[in-house]
Amino acid sequence: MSEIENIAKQMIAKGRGILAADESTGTMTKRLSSINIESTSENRLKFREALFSAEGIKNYIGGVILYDETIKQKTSSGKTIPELIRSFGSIPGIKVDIGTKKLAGSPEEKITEGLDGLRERLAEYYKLGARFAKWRAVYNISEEYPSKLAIKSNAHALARYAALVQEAKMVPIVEPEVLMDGKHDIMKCYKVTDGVLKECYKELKLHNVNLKGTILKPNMILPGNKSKDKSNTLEIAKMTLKCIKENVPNEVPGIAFLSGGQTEIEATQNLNEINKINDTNFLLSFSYGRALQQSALKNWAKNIRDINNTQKIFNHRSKMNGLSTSAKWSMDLEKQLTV
Ligand code: 5MM
Repeated sequence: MSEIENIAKQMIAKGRGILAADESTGTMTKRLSSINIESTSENRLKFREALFSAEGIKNYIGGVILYDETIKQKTSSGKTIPELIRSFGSIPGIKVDIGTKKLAGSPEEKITEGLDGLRERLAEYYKLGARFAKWRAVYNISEEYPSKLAIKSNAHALARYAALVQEAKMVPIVEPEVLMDGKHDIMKCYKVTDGVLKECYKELKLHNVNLKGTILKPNMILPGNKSKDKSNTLEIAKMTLKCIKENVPNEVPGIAFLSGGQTEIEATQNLNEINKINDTNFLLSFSYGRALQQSALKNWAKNIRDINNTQKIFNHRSKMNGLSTSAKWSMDLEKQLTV
């Protein structure tokens, strides 16, 4: 097995998932302002260091996605952030897209940018300790969107990114996110995600990306957040698994779902249900941002010196999600946290 194939497996093997802590400074500022904490580089580091040095990382988090600022920061004890993550048995990774812009030709939609100079940036991130990378494309659902143009251009960019990441000896996380904003029903989400995944794998193959050394980070198949149609967990699980089976080539070792605005418990419960009915060889895991951090961040906001309880909450969320990767989560276990 090649080095990147090995890394891809390690990131989500044995009940582990990925912590998406790659909020850009703009997003992190929104998150911190909403809890009345000043978004300084020191505060961003304090919160992240609390999470990265929590026990939950050791057992349940196989990889941590970092932002450019964080991968270059040092902890209070002088270790670099990648060294800290490594010392907890997890693999450091890096977000390498530089965000979304209006898509020329269809300005209501978004194209993800960051390909210029990417080869050089990847070499630098490798030296800093990153062994995987992430690039996120976003697609909006409405009557007319996503357009063919948005689907094709984002898939093309994802494939060019993935090929460059493998050339740099790292694992690309391929993240095409169909957003849950809107009134659409679950079937519409299925159809759009189906089209998006088909185009992504067409482009990844065209660019000779070794699929065994990749991880897919897709959305689950859900009704829109303003939909009248309320799907149950089993329906979400069945539709999500069907979409994966029909579109993801068998060589892909694993899939790490994003949470996309679901509550912490919804994200855990849905993944647990997907794993209950998983009859594939794919490792089906998580790569959550908000669904791993929300409660921990709220607690930290009450008292930024209360690292202990912040870590306790994060450890619990990590454990619940870890259990959901083997369908062993339950609401009773969920309630066992006391802070
Ligand atoms: C953690 O947030 C990531 C970065 O967002 P911005 O570039 O907008 O600041 C984001 O890509 C995240 O990794 C994915 O959306 C998954 O996070 P959720 O919260 O949806 O699980």
